[in-house]
Amino acid sequence: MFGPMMPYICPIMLSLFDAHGGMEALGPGATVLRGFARKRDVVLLAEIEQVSAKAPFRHMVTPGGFEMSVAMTNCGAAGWVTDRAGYRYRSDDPLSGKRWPAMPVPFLTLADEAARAAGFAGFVPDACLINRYEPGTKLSLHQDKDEASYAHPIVSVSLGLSATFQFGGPKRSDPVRRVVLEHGDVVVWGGPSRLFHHGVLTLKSGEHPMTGARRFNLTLRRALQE
Ligand code: MD6
Ligand code: FE
Repeated sequence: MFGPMMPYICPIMLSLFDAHGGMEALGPGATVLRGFARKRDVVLLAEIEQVSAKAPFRHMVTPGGFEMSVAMTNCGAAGWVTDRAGYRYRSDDPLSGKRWPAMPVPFLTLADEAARAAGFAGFVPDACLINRYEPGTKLSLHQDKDEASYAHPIVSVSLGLSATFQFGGPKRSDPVRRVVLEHGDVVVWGGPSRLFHHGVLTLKSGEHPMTGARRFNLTLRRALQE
């Protein structure tokens, strides 16, 4: 049946990816899993809705005093915040004084499965930053360096409108690669490129059948000590 020239495609692996599924290396230790979250989109978007009902999206202020164009909220034991005092993780939402909403189980499952598929077994995030982009908004080149340890990967999930992701190097001035992230794409990022600069170009106008004129991005991280 399966002769030497007949590639065997594992049906269990196929079921995890959609028809466009596949893996692309973005950089050392950074992998794009095309369509990995697509089949879970309804559940993920419903969980974002639930989280934001308790901890609304807001435009945070950078330490330099600029309001961010991307709206953000968090779930999990730790949430990333910025204000005039700096960038950091907090266990409570400064808007309400209450703990951030719990990490939804489907987020934990997706993070574990995506990290495993990219070669990082046993990833248990304690923080999920949720970014909401509208046309005209962007995220400037930055490093994710507010976590207690850089030993863990970051799992990033794109939903809704497509965006162009920029991926650079250890120095802000390093040349960047550009990659379009579409609805359902997951990036797993760890190892040698964990501290590489990256950002999102200005979102183009458009309509997505599930999110309208918006893009959501989840970044699942391990922020606190081990
Ligand atoms: C975004 N993502 O895609 C922003 N950071 O909207 C990030 O800033 C990011 O995708 C660290 C690792 C993966 C990411
Ligand atoms: Fe980032």
